Amino acid sequence: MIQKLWQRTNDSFDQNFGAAWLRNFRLLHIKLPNGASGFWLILISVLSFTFGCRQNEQPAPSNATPQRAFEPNQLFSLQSDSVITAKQAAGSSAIRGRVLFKGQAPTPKPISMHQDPACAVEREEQIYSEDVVLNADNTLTNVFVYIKEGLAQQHYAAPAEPKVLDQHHCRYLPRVFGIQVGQTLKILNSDPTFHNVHASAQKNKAFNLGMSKVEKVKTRTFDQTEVMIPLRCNVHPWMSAYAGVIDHPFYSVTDSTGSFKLQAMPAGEYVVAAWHEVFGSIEQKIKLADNETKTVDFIFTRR
Ligand SMILES: [Cu+2]
Repeated sequence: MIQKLWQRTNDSFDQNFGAAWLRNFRLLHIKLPNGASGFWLILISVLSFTFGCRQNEQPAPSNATPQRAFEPNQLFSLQSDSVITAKQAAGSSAIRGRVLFKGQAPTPKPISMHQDPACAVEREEQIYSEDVVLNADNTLTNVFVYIKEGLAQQHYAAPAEPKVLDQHHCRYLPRVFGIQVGQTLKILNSDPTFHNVHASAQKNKAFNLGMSKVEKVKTRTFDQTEVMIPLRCNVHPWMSAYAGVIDHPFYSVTDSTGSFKLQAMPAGEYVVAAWHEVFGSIEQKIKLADNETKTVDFIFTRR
């Protein structure tokens, strides 16, 4: 009976759904006992099918822009930005703005995930590297903007909430993120394949974590300010992420509109820095009064 059901369930899906079904089945780590009832098998099938559908949702291909490894809505499904708790709020001032690019934009580099069938199964279309995410209005996504100098010697306790870095469809989500000294970095592996997370830290302790397809969570913390720490997967060379470790909550990562915001800040004179993985760092001096919100843009240029 079970075997018949299994056969019928698989036959009724097309190849993709079947692959997703089997993969999810493996992800759930379920071993059916000999006496498992048909009810449970059907329930598991329905659950797996639901998850499978979600994983197989593909954005409509567009001729206007190169296919990104992930779409902006996915990019921020995990929090790369700072979330300032009421406890951490130090004032009522803010800096907001956009990061722009002027000049000759680099040609997007195509990447192939076919070396690992577990990665390629989700993505048949050509995809491109995410090292430069330049939007139609010349704004740049994935720029780490933070207060570099000017904060008083105040201790900002690390948030209790961990920062989450997922490995999903064989890339890191988010690609660029901020994290406070002492805050937990929760590293997930949502893929049915092996990844390693190799953090080439200079001031912090470097680490290289292997995560097999059944190792779903590992955690680490950083104890020193370090902007930025590159994270790489040695199995899938296109996988990279960058962690900006700082000792306060006043940082932001530009979103799909190139915008950033530094909120709940005390008045003061600051050096604000913007870091991009290809274009480097630029800085601005900004003076903030109490209750003041300043709007400033950062412009990266390249000939
Ligand atoms: Cu990997």
